[in-house]
Amino acid sequence: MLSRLCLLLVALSTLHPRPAAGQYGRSSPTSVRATASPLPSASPLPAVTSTPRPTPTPVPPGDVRVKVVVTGADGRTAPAADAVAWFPGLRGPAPAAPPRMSSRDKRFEPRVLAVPRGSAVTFPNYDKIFHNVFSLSETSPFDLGLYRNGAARTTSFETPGVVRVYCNIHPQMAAYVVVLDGNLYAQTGKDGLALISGVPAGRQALKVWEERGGDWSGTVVVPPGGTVEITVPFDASKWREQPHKNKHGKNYPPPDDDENRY
Ligand SMILES: [Cu+2]
Repeated sequence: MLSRLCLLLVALSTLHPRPAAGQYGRSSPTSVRATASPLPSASPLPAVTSTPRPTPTPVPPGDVRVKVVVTGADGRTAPAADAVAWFPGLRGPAPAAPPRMSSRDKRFEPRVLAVPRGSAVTFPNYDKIFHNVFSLSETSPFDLGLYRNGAARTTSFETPGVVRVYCNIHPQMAAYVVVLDGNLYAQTGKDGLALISGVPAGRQALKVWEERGGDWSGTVVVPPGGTVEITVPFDASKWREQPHKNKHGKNYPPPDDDENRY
């Protein structure tokens, strides 16, 4: 008899939509039968005596301070701004803002822009003249064409490597997009210091690039929850600025009074 009643209850509950709480009435046989009797309060539940399973303590990440110094042609060693330090293959937080490299006063700002591979970089023109941003690099050649003040064009960088960026009108405009394998990175300020936070503890491969010094590879041991500092020296005593061609692989025409037409 009881099992039949239960079957009837199940059938009723599937046939009829469940009423809202305030719609239950005394006349509803379903609500009367579904009311459970309270548990007897005479016998309290036994106390749980088993010990909780220990959860593994997460190892906190650490911070890495990279100091980059470069020895120049004059033999003097000085902190290097705009160097890039990164942990290849490691992931960090996504950049706060989409990366941009502006054309302003016939210069690129910033001169060195580090981005994780796959990044789309926007190149706005804030000058009253036209610019034509391009690169003949092997890994990411591109040509954004001529565009005017207030306009911006965007291109993506999929392959890790150093991308030399120029303007086809103004030979003095030169910059770098440094495309990284991984997005745990930082660039040095004028003091030559780059701080990379949230690095997984333990021995990690570190790479550094500097415009005149080139590439450096090494390892650091990151203390859990602590900070390690490493100094990376470059010898750029033989470095010389190299002239470059325009986007057609030709020399730039000599500047004339009409230069600012563009
Ligand atoms: Cu230009």
